[in-house]
Amino acid sequence: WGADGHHATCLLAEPLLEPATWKAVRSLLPEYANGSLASLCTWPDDIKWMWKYHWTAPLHYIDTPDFLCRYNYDRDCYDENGHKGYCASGAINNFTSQLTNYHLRESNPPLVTRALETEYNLTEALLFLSHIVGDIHQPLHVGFTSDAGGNTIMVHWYRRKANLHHVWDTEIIDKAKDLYYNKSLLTMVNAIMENITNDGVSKAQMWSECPNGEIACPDTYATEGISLACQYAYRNATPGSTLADEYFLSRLPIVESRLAQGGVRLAAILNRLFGANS
Ligand code: DCM
Ligand code: DCM
Ligand code: DCM
Ligand code: ZN
Ligand code: ZN
Repeated sequence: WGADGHHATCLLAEPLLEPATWKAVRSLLPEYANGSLASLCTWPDDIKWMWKYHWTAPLHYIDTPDFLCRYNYDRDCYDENGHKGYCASGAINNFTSQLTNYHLRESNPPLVTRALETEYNLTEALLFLSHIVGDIHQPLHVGFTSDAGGNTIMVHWYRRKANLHHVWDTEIIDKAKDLYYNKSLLTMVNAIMENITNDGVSKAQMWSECPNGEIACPDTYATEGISLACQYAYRNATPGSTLADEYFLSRLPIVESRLAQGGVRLAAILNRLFGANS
């Protein structure tokens, strides 16, 4: 997602955090975040071009085999150098696992805590996790390999040129915001939030759960992602095509439900890591 998609995901998650979760999140956020997770949800995009963080660029997405419309962790999750686990689903597992060390802080003497923190930076782990749970819900972040998740598919978005990936990262959200939500992301987020709460505790509950009781289940999110990419993102979006109202109106519900799922699942993961039952 672009900045709005990430802000939306984290803004949707925030009110779903338990008090104990908030306490842990607050303690991990830097002072200048002022207790707002959403304010730092785009951080991994801001730093991925830096040499020190270059290795994190592939953690934002997963490339799957062309036209297969299926995802498989062992087959698909590695970076351009073949490092296993260096993709969005591997990163969610890794950062989740790093964050399970958070409670060791409370039960260990300061020197042990210091030693753990030089190995893992839990602040960065929280920011990467919050960002990548958003990205993995963008259907084209689990796209085909040869077109880099739609980045090389040039289309017309109404009268302007755009690549298909950017349409899904940014353009659909931007147009919806302008057309329906007074150009306000907060208004859009509130509408999505109402839809989640009205449409039943059950829907959010279902999204929250992982099949084998894991803290996070990125393979589930990725499998949904490539399926939606094939059914909605790539469909009727061949190179040179014009995407306008028909495409926008039929795909916006997918975008909104993926933002909702990302927010609900981010909150569920953080509650399992830090909440009263953790
Ligand atoms: N790393 C890497 N190459 C990637 C992705 C990540 O080297 N494509 C990581 C692994 C190490 C660090 O960068 O954390 C430096 O690599 P190493 O210490 O394995 O030489
Ligand atoms: N690493 C990680 N979690 C990921 C992906 C990569 O911990 N999801 C990396 C970060 C560390 C590296 O593993 O840089 C450990 O290698 P290094 O000794 O080079 O830091
Ligand atoms: N991206 C992707 N799949 C790829 C390569 C990139 O989903 N194989 C995403 C990451 C960014 C966007 O596309 O959100 C643009 O990538 P970049 O800035 O690396 O060109
Ligand atoms: Zn993207
Ligand atoms: Zn990203």
